[in-house]
Amino acid sequence: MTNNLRKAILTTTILLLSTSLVLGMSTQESFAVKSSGTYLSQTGSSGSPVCGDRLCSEATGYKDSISQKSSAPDTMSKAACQANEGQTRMYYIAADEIEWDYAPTGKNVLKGQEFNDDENVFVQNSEDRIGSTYIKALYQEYTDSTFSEMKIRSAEWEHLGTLGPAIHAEVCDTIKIVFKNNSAENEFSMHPHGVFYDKESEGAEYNDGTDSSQKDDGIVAPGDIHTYIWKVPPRAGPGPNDPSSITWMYHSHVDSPADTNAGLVGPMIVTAKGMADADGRPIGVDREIITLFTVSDENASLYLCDNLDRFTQESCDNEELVGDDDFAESNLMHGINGYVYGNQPGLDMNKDDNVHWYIIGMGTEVDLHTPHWHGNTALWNGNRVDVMEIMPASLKVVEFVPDNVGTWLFHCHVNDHIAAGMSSLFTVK
Ligand SMILES: [Cu+2]
Repeated sequence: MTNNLRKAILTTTILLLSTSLVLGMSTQESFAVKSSGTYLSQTGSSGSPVCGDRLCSEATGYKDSISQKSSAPDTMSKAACQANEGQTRMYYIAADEIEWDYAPTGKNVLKGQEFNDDENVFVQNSEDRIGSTYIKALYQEYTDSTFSEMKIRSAEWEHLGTLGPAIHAEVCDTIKIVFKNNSAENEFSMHPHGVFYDKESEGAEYNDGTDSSQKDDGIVAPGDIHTYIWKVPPRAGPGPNDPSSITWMYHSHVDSPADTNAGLVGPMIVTAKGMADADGRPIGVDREIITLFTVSDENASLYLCDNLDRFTQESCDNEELVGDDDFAESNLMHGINGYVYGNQPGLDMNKDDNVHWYIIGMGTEVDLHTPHWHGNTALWNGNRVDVMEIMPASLKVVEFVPDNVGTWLFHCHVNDHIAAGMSSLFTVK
């Protein structure tokens, strides 16, 4: 395909997508206008829900997923938290440089077969191809501020893959992150979305008029530690059309494109006030799943030259290779949480579970993704869907109540991305 043709198709796609977003917005607005009625019909005179939760499902014998609304109409997001209200949630997170394999089974799990020639474009190692394993920088959780012992990731979070640990908090809590940059050479940071932060906890350095007392957050030097304090006011929690918990994210923002292509992205889940358990996780939600759709551009990672040195017979001195289109294509890893061709583990749940399935997008203009579930449907913002639309830095959550037992595809529905391996399997038991 010529570049011009690609551009034309991309432009058309963006136009169509923009149109659908605008149309979607007007639908959403009319939903909002109608929603007070909708909510009233679900709320008894006492204000407690009559339908739309387990009571309703018990009455009808059918368990729908309109189950854990964050609250009645948006009064909560206008209320302020009281002083000393909420808990402080401590996390010890480091940026660690590790080798990451996008296809640890060495196979196309979707087919139960060895990779074919088309698939090997992305995953086969050779004298001048990096293959499926790359040096990356990932956020990893530790047990305390000594950063000597890594926290073991339990089976329920095995699916997170390259994502950093799932930070959980309830509205009115404070999140405190002790961040250590374990890189030997690179500067990193932690920049959050959605929560409330002062300038010394923004995790991004730019010409914002602050003095040196507020500059330690944006560039954390190799070996250094910085503590970020992120508050969780009601406006960081679920809105009126959200379920009881929503996802934000954090990522390194020293050189945001290079840092995120290197892998420094993690999820942050905020639960509505009064709807979280002791760990800050949403009550009544049986399973939380978090999936990041991104084409990791390893050509734009900080570690391209290191990867060439370690995994090939070539180096960055070979400018012809580094500038070659086929070489560049081999380093575009179309992953879900850093896994390709069905290699993602741990996407499992039970039939009728109340699942909050969070979806994150990252990347650049090729990162228009349409996650699609086989065999089951989801509820998003009052709409029944089996496909979601996401773009770079999109943050969405669907309510997912699987009624169909089996092992099913969960994949991006963009044709080029299907071919390049952006597919996983999930299992309903
Ligand atoms: Cu895609």
